[in-house]
Amino acid sequence: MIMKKIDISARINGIQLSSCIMNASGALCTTGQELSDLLDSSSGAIVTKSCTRQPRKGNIKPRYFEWNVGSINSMGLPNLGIDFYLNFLEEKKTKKPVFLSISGLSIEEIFFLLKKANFSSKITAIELNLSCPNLQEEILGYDLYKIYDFLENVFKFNEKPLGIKLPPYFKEEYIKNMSLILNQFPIVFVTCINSLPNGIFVDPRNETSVIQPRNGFGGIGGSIIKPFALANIRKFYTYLRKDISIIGCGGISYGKDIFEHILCGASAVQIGTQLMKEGISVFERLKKEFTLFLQKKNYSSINSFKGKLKNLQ
Ligand code: RRO
Repeated sequence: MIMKKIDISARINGIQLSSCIMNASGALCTTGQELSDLLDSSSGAIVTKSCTRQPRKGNIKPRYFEWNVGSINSMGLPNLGIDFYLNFLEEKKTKKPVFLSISGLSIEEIFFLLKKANFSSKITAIELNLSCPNLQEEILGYDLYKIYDFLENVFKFNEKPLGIKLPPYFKEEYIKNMSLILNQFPIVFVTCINSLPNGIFVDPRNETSVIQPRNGFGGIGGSIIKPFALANIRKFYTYLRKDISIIGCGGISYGKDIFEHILCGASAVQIGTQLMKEGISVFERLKKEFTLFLQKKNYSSINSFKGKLKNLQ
């Protein structure tokens, strides 16, 4: 039997990825060592931990916990500051696309970070995080009134390929209205979804919550959030301009999960909780599983099934 060559490369609005699988911001991408390991891995791109103007220690520990089907975190944006990430990338020679994730505590800080990122030649694209669930500040991604003005000001100066990491939405109306706004700007991609805000995990034996900050409340990730990630991808795929790519994030543990994300409309995928659980070798395993899955399905590339989820008749 002649095996067809399976191509799992991806294009995100002109950015070429040798594999459609990359890390999610926050998962093993904060320190120089972690970023070097990601650069050396078989992921198709790297995304940095969301950075701020100044380094931050983040919330007190324990601030991350995982169980068989999920994770909860209230990290509080620990990062080494934008200058660290820009300097690190300046010194690295890599062909792999690099997404710098930024997340300011105020609109002014976001503008400062965007302007700084615009000056770096080592960044392929910016992933603007408008969906951190663990800060005192409101989640900007939920404030559709503020977002239009905000983006209008961003695109007065921004020239780098820019994507936005979105929170999960639970109403179609929100996704429709958000798409109407995003469609008016030269946005290159959206990442759907950040963790589900304000969950709590209970340890019944000790009768406690499992993370210390915010009385145990935190963002939920992992396979239990996959249906929400898929739903957001699906809806954004129907409402967004076709040249805005969707990066799927949420609940990928196996090759078949990648297939599901792409079937709903994702062009590439990010791995968060599973990368935390399994470490860097997750990319090799997922690549193998996904390739084998496509082989069995007789698909030779992503574009043959992207966005083609059928309704049950
Ligand atoms: O650092 C965090 O607490 C955090 C961030 Br910035 C984010 O975007 N998503 C998340 O689950 N945790």
